[in-house]
Amino acid sequence: MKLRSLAVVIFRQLRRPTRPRRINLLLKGAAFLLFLWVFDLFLYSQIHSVPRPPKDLDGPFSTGCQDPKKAAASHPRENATFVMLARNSEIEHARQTIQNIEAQFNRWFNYPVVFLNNEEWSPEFIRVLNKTVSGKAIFDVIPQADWDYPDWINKDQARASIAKQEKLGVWNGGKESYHHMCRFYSGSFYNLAALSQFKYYWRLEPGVSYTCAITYDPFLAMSTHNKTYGFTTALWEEPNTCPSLFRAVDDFRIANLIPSTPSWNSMIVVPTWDPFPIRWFKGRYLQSPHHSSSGSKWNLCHYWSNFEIADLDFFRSEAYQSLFKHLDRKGGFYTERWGDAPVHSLAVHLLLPPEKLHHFSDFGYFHEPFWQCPGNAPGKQMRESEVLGKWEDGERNDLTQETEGAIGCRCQCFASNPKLRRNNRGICLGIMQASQAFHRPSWWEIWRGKWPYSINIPG
Ligand SMILES: Nc1nc2c(ncn2[C@@H]2O[C@H](COP(=O)(O)OP(=O)(O)OP(=O)(O)O)[C@@H](O)[C@H]2O)c(=O)[nH]1
Ligand SMILES: [Mg+2]
Repeated sequence: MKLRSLAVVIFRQLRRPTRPRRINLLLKGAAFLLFLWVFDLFLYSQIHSVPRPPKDLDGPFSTGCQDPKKAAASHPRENATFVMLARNSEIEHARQTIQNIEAQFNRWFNYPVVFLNNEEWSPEFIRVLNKTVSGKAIFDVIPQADWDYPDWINKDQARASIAKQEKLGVWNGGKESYHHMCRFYSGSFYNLAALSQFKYYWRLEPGVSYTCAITYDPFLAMSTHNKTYGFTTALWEEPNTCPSLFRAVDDFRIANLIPSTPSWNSMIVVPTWDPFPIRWFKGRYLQSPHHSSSGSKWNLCHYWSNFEIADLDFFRSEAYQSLFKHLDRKGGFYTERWGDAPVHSLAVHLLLPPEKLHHFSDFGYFHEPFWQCPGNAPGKQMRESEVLGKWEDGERNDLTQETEGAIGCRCQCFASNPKLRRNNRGICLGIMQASQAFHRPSWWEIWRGKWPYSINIPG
């Protein structure tokens, strides 16, 4: 009742023709607040902007086919290996992956494969996979300490939290081993004795497939182009797997005085409509999911780490390891279900300049349920090659059409539409490449759904 009468009094005061100054004052106040809001949004957008570099900082390593034997003979192997984490029960899928990568690439380059397991390998797995790999196969068992809860975590609480995640339907959140796997791939795989001799690694998984021939050495290309981290696919993370991950990473950034670079900014939602006090309140007090303590919000984009070609020295660096230790102490690998994919992605965008990242847009790659697959480069399919296999007109209907601007070598894509390069919209790919991209779509193209930046996504 009191409130109502107060409202009536204010309304009457405002309407009194004898008091126009009050209205003026109110209007001025509102205009001032509006100005502050717009100014704050403008400032926020400027601080978090991703400026256009003077030129494209990344591009395909190769277009069409080369003679892989010549490529292999022209250079010694890099200090590099494939890595596959698998269970004994995944023997058939593991064999398929290896058979596929051998056929598409490794039969010419003979890189070793390190198989990792948290249990002893079955003799059958060793026998079958040994036969499938053309290079050396190494079967390693992960030390127990690297596949377990850290000492300082309360195991009962962690298990209760995992059970709760199961109930809440968090993707893979109810599987204890999955949490160990994510922590292992985030924090310790690069320190394994079996990998200590290698600089580069290429991550494989049971059941993935490569759908184009890879006729050059990607490890060598990473080295000659001075690249650190290579990816194929970028997607949104499942929001309920990692509500506090971004805050934890950003807290680390601030504590270590790491400036927010264009690469980092590309992980942040811009523009925001929340004015500063609301952002601050959400970040600091409400601890809203995916917000930093200062209220900026992660766009949830990350590279899909089931494919990675990367420089292990990056993960072994002081900076990455202290980031991992900081995250590990927060407990989110168990209290939530932080994945190694967003951990790696936030880390590379925090710690690396944009030119160190590479999109393997020339690779056809399939991991259930998503794929990317380039079209075939016109006139560059080496139809006469004995090494790759000759063919006559009309013989290879299984190959994807050669299309203008396409870069693939003998790709076999699944899409009915030959122009489709992936079965997801590539929005995160575009967003995460922004700091590398001089060529960008206009606002009109974005509005019409053409998100991806034009570098690396030809055709
Ligand atoms: N040895 C071992 N490997 C595991 C275990 N859990 C997962 N992995 C491996 O870790 C990698 C990722 O696991 P996946 O189950 O494929 O997880 P994902 O790719 O994130 O998710 P989906 O494939 O969509 O289920 C694969 O190489 C698995 O073989 C485990 O308990 N033991
Ligand atoms: Mg998988």
